[in-house]
Amino acid sequence: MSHKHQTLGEFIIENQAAFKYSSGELSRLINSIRLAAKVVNHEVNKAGLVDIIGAAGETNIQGEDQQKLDVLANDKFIQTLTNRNIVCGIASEEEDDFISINSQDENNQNKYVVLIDPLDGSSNIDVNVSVGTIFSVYRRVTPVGTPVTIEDFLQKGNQQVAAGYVVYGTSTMLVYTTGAGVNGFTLNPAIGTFYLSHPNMEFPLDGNIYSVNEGNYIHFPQGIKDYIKYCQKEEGDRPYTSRYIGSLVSDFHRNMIKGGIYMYPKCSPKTNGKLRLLYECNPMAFLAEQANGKASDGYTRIMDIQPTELHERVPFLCGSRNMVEKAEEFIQLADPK
Ligand code: P6P
Repeated sequence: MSHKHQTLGEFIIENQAAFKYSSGELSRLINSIRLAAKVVNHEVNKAGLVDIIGAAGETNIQGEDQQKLDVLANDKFIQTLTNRNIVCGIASEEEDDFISINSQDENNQNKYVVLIDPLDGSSNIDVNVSVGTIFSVYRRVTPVGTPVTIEDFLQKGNQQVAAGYVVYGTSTMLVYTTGAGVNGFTLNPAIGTFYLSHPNMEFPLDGNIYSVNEGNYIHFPQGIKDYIKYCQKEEGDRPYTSRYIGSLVSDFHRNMIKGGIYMYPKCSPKTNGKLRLLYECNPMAFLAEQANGKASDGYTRIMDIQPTELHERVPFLCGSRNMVEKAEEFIQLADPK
């Protein structure tokens, strides 16, 4: 089939056979994410018109104000994945604990768990800046037909079978991998169909964009400070351009297309940065590596880190391979572990 104008549905069917666990269950899982993405996209795009902007009056486990769209996106993804009886468990940034699906039904032969950040960057909603959904998929490690346990969720990122994001931007895109490269699909809202618009996405090995919240500069580890000064120095192809819009999915997406590095370092001795390992860093790291990029905490490959709790945070560097490796050099020179 000509890939020109291939739809996401056609792409999933065509590539299902290539996926080693091609039971069709993962295809149905990606299809359910596609449906939920369309529903959330519709709500995000009309947010300015109806009363769903603004905090839902509650805070999540992160202590962050829950925006109404956060709550709606969370509910929609959980509802879609649950109703279609595809997964045995879900973990979400917006849920304190993981959710066990149909655990009473010993016929529940579902073998996948999904971890999601339903609406990342939601503080941008009220100011009309792009936001995104991030998802990560694993095969369960406990016996099929039994209720999931925390160990089904605390798997290393190198065990992921799929990962991706939806970016609700000037156009809405679904970008995902099942371990055979990264492909981007753009939604035609007029007919509600995703079309393959960015086949085989790859990070350029080098880039000249660095993305970091420099408002935290004085709190950064010395190696990060040294790397930022390297980016700003008048030398060779530098200074680089600073681009940071406060939405990981959007900064990542731009850097993957143009070349660049995204950093969310430790900002104080007692914290480990802001980004969550399980449903932000691991899925973005899987995508980065599948797109010939790199993701680490400055010392260790993100996908080799053994998680110890559902909402744990890690320092995060991600993007063009040569840029991440240069940043790691500065970090390890300033503070060899
Ligand atoms: P700060 C959004 O809350 C998020 O998780 C990422 O999408 C974004 O890159 C980062 O946090 C922004 O955090 O502290 O720079 O506002």
